[in-house]
Amino acid sequence: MALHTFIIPDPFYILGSTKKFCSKAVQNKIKGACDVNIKKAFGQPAPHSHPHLLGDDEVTPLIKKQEYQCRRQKLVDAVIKHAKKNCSHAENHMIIIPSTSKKYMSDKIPYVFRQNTDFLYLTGCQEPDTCAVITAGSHGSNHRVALFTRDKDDHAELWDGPRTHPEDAPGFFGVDQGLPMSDLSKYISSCKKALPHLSLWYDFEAAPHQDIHKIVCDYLHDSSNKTFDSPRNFIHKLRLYKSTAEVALMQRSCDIASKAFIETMSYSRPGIGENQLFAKVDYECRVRGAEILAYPPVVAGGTRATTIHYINNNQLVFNNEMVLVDAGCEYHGYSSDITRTWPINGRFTNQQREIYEIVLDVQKELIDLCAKRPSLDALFECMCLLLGKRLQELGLIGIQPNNNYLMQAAYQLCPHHVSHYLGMDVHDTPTISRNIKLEPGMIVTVEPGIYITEKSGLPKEYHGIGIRIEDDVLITVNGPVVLSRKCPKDICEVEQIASVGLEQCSKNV
Ligand SMILES: [Mn+2]
Repeated sequence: MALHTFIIPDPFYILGSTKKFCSKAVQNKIKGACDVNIKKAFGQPAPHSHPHLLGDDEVTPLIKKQEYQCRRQKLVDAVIKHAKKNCSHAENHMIIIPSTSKKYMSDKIPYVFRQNTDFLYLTGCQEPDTCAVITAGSHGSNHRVALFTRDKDDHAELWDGPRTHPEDAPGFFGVDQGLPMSDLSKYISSCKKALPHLSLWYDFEAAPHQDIHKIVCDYLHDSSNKTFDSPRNFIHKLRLYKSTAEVALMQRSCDIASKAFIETMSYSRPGIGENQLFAKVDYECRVRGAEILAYPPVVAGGTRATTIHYINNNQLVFNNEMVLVDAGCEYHGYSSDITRTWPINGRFTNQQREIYEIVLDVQKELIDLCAKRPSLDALFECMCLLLGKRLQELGLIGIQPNNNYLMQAAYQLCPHHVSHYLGMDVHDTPTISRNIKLEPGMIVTVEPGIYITEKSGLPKEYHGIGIRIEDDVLITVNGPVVLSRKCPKDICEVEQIASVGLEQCSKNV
């Protein structure tokens, strides 16, 4: 395998460069890995090249080869069960899950690469221009997984770094076969010939890769058998329930974001730029190991908080204003999603405090309600009713003994849903209805808000107040567990942390 010589990492270089930073255990592990065999570099972190990230047998941090194999088996089982239930005559099934391709902002300048999460969930493969093809008979136990990875290309690898070559895919990802992408079309055709009554599972609507999409369309065009369906909902049904390893990753993602919020709150002071708070939260997440923020954060000072999707983040936040920050990070593929609203000078005004108390009380009540495992839509109705009642008590909604009226009035002030599923994607598993009951293993957000604009018809002193409080909640048999519990939200604590920045400013003066 002379072709690989140029990407074999020099073990002495690795040892030399990590000696100063690594614990003895990690150093020995690296040395052990080097003693056994000088392994070549892959297109993504591997246990031998990144022992600080990955343990033995892990394809991605904390998720082992066996877990990926188990996910694929469950997908195959679900597809076959569905086909049988629908009296399909399919004797064989072919499931095609493509990766994403690289996207460019201009010429050769790429956007940060983000993998198709359904593909990542099933393979652990983080590389672009790859594809998984799973074939199964009507029993499913003997299914076969072929992973297509990018063809070897010395020149491209010199520029972009190593790729995981097809022959290494079975060992690294635990698939049955590794093949070059250039063979994909041929492989699909040969499956068609070899496997009678073949049913195709491929998502035509959300095709993440144009070249692969073209290959699949060509196949279907030539095929006499036109049965096909999307496997997306089956994958989402699996992704909805988080495994032990996934819960650990989600917990870490929430811990990192929570700490970043505390640092950002204590960094805030009157006159600060929204961009500075954005940079602070980004830095504090990445410095703790998150790869990236999970979405463009909302950093909305003053009245801008009433614009739900405000992401310009280019204004200043002045004394007596609040700032609403909706941010989360992605940690080894798992997203957190937190919102806090705090007074920039560390002290709520009376009106701000009144509204904040309502949102906070309602948010806590909704989290408690999760113990009864309502659907997310039912939780939304609860939010409207609870907000309506509290706003009525405050005299901001007229007295009418009608619940529908209350809920409508509250919906005017909180025009977004109270929750979504959370996981690898921020709006996770979007094909799953919000009308199903919560179950152990699901992770959801709980995020009521109140946004009072000039058009609300409410008293002037409340205009421009926008408050949302959002936590990430794991449903367990013993009730809800708030994964983002380390992020403060009680009034005293928020005021205390948010006043740190101002105190430091006055000391420096
Ligand atoms: Mn959210």
